Amino acid sequence: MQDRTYTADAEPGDDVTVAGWVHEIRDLGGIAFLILRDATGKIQIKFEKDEMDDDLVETGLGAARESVVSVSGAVEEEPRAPTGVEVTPESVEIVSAADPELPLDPSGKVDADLSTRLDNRTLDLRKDQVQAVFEIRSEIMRAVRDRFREYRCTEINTPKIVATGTEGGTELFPITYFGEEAFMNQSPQLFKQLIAGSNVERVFEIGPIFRAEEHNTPRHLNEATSIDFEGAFCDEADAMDVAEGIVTAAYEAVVENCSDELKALGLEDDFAVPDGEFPRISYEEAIERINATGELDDQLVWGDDLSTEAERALGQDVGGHYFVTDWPSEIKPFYIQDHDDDPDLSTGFDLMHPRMELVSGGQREHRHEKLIEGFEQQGLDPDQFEYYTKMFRYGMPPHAGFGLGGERLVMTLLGLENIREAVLFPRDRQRLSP
Ligand code: ATP
Ligand code: AMO
Repeated sequence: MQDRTYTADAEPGDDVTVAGWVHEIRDLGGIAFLILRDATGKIQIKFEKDEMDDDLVETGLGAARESVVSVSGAVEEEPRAPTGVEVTPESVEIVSAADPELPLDPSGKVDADLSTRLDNRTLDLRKDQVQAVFEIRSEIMRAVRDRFREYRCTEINTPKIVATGTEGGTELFPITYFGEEAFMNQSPQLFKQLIAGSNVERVFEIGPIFRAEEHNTPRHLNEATSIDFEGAFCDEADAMDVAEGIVTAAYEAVVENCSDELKALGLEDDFAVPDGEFPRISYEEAIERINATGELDDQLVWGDDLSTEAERALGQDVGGHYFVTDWPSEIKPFYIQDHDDDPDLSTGFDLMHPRMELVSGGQREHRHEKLIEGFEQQGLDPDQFEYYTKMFRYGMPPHAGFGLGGERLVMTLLGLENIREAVLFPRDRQRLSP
């Protein structure tokens, strides 16, 4: 395929070989057209039946939809062709024939449910609007990486097979590691802190996290992509600034570089970068505002976690991204620092999109004694975490950070109904393959 030309690069006057999928065949009688599609677009191949070799016409027009074909010929200007040019073929080769019966219609004319789409991702990704989601996801990850680098962060990769959980014992996937109990990592939490405490100071990681969530919802995955940040000499306000900058960078990059994709998704007119600073609302104020909406059957009391309904009520009330700060200590993990002047309040924060939580973060407990106390208060055995806690005895600076759900970012940014639409091969309760 060395001499292959992308359809988007085929210019009038060129002799080209284009290769791709049979998108459509339109037979008008004396003349017929094969629309060939590749990663860059589509091109019309013209078959004038009376003027062309019968074998050539038969091969081209006999190809089943979605077969892979390679066509060589001259490119000419043709205003009536969908892209303004067409190829008059000199040869047509069927590279890989498709079955005439397809489990999914890539033209999108026939609707398919999400489950059928996920079972046939290869065909599903042939639709412009599906490909657009993953082009945008790729652009978001690039923009996020670039922005972290501007913030002087080093990209790290931490182990996904680990000895201890960090985000609650019930959501762990256990595995056997050479006869020993081990787990799939729920979060790079402890590792990113250990590296922030080295001279590296500021780190980020984009990688998989594994959560054995029992529930089946449109916004939970059992394998998700976490965008993590950790910075030495940062407090929770600094971490919130970084979270705001990263989310904003994602929107800016999509506006700047993804206009075709937004158009494919029908979003070109109403896509906007969230403006200004995201409001920072204390947990206490949040529950007052939620109760005041009158949307909940039962009023929230101090110490309650925010239910999905509560988040939705507050999201509607605020109308854009916002932070919830100063959460009750008892509902935040052991590594989050409490306020010294009020130990019932933590430095933990969440960044919310009106539809759902995007980020959790906070300032970390970097004082060895307090950290050990925190384990004990939460009923955890500090000895199991010795690999982590011992480093707090050798010069651990104050530090803060956050975790941002990559799929939730894509989902909320594009208004996708289901988080599975933002993952190529989602893992959920029902889905272990493909
Ligand atoms: P022939 O062209 O061999 O005389 P025909 O009578 O089937 O056979 P046309 O009358 O030229 O073909 O065209 C049929 C239809 O196809 C018309 O609607 C015409 O506008 C359209 N058409 C013809 N050539 C092209 C082209 N190169 N690209 C797009 N549409 C075309
Ligand atoms: P948390 O558990 O809140 O915090 O996770 C951080 C963010 O990751 C995303 N997320 C998920 N997305 C899809 N499916 C899931 N099952 C899922 N679980 C989490 C969410 C969430 O806000 N260690 C802390 C972060 C920190 O303090 O740095 C943590 O993991 O968007």
